Amino acid sequence: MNEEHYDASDIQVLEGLEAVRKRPGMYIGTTDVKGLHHLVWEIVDNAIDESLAGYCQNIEVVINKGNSITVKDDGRGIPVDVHPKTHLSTVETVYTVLHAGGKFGGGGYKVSGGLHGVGASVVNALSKWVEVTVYKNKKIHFIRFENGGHTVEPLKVIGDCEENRTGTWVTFKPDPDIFDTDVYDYETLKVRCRELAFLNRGLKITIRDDRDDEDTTGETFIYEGGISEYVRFINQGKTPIHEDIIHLEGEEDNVFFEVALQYNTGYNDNIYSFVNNINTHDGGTHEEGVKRALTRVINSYARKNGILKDKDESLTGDDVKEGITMIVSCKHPNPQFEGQTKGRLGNSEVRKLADNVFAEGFEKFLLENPEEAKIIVNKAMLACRARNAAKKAREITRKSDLTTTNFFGKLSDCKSKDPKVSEIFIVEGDSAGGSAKKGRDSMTQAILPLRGKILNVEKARLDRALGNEEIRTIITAFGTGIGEEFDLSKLRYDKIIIMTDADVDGSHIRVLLLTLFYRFFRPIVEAGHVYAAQPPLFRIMHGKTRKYVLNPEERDNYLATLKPEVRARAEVARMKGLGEMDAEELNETTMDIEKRVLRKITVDDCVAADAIFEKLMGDEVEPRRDFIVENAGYAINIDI
Ligand code: 28F
Repeated sequence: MNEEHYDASDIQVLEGLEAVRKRPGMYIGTTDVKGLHHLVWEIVDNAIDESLAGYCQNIEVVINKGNSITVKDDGRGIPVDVHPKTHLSTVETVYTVLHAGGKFGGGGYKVSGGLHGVGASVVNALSKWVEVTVYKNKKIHFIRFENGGHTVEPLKVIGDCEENRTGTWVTFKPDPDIFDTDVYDYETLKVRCRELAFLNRGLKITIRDDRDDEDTTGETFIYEGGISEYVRFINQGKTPIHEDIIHLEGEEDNVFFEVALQYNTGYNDNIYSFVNNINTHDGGTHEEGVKRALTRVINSYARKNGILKDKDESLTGDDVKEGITMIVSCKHPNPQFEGQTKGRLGNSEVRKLADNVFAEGFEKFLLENPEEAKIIVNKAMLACRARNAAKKAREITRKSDLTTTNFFGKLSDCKSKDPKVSEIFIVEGDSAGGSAKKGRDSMTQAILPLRGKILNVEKARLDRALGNEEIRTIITAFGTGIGEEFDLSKLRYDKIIIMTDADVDGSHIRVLLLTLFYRFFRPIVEAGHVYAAQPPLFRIMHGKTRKYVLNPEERDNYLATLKPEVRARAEVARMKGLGEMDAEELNETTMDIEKRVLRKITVDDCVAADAIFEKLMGDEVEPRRDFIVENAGYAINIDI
């Protein structure tokens, strides 16, 4: 502990509650509003323990005018008989003697709530006054303490009551000399009262604030469904992905364990764990046991049902907890709290109990509810893919170092570093790529040739596409990064021009690129940076003249301008691909800023491409083959 070293013998000697007044922080953590509220929980915990013992059904908490607190329970009533050791009544002993023994031996004082017995005397030590009224043995007993726990009105009978009327009422006023503030916060007290009602199913807890004049009705919490109702409460406003809340419980060696969970469509996990109603913010063995079992059971279900293939890596703890809302509650006779704020459960035997109880129950649930099981497992699969995609995105963005040699192997960058005047042509095939490099304006035009092999991208799994070297090169060339790392201001070109053949392969590439842009670079498309080059479709030759036109109507219009005898001799050829033009022609017809025609790509084009992509690259083979066959003839008209 702090300055002096205490040992068990010193505790007995300490002048009763004086020690507590000297070092309140050692008993209630702080003397700010949190410490003020802690006093309430020490008293409420005693009432809750009486409820856990099975004798109390109702607890009432009132903030009185002047910020004193009243807590009432309908338990058996603190015993009023004379205590053998101290020759004082039990109730007076409970409120004036610091209980030595287990709580203090070894590692010093525990700050956490739920210290049965020692809590009440600590409240007394830190209060201006405390009054205890006990309804027991058909009598009403009353005792009052002042100024840190001195008995000013010894226990006496102040009236009669019905035999079946039993319980304990405690009113106390915290000592303003000890606390920074003596103003209670209703909302804080209400939230914890509600939580206690969730954690102790069937217990009715009422809270009321009487500080203002009007008679307030207060709020009552009672949850027969206990922590299952807590899960439903937390999932309010979220969309569950399965109707029933899964509830599992078990007991072993006097340790009671229960868990409730429900997945929602969100991406965050809401996991809360408790030991003896104390919130273990830092988790511990109860939570670890559940998470370990959850991961193991979902993986084994996914493998047994062929959702996870042998070659697939296992789902991680993060994957399986995405979108989960879960409450873990453990009741333990001798909890070991660990960590700076005692927020972690350390009892190792609980890990196995939690694992066993959860694994057995959850496995049974998945087997009995195949629909829900599929939904839950698929959600974890999606989480896994997203995690991988995000990881690849980070890798790419990190590794997107433009100076890497192999990178230059592919990209012929332009000399200008000014994004406003620079443009990049993504060209299909090495031959066209070669001509484009020759014909370009190297000051402002960059060329990135893509080989047809980009088509081997895993069908429909664009997140796998990030593994594709070519696609990685594109991402690096753009400079914006992708996913969470995306930053439009880092775009290195004003125009991204897709230049592919007007044939089926060209359309495939264009579809794939637009889908890629749609899924990973949508802001670039939305900002209007993406274009499709319009290579000529026909070459009209007569004499030495070579005229390239974009489409049938331009062809017909041009032919109409020729003299009949010239037209008769003119040769019209359908261009098969970019490769048919030399560097100069390619530049003249498709690249030269003064002459070329570009079509700006819109998000709608990408949406259409995305849909086609699914057909082209989706899992079903049929739709792809049909699509290609029915569209092959009009490949030029896949107008995207
Ligand atoms: C509003 C606060 O403190 N309720 C309590 C009981 C009941 C018994 C009890 C409490 C001495 C040290 C064991 C009655 N009859 N509400 C409360 N209700 N303490 S505190 O016993 C105290 C004993 O611990 C009780 C039979 N057994 C126990």
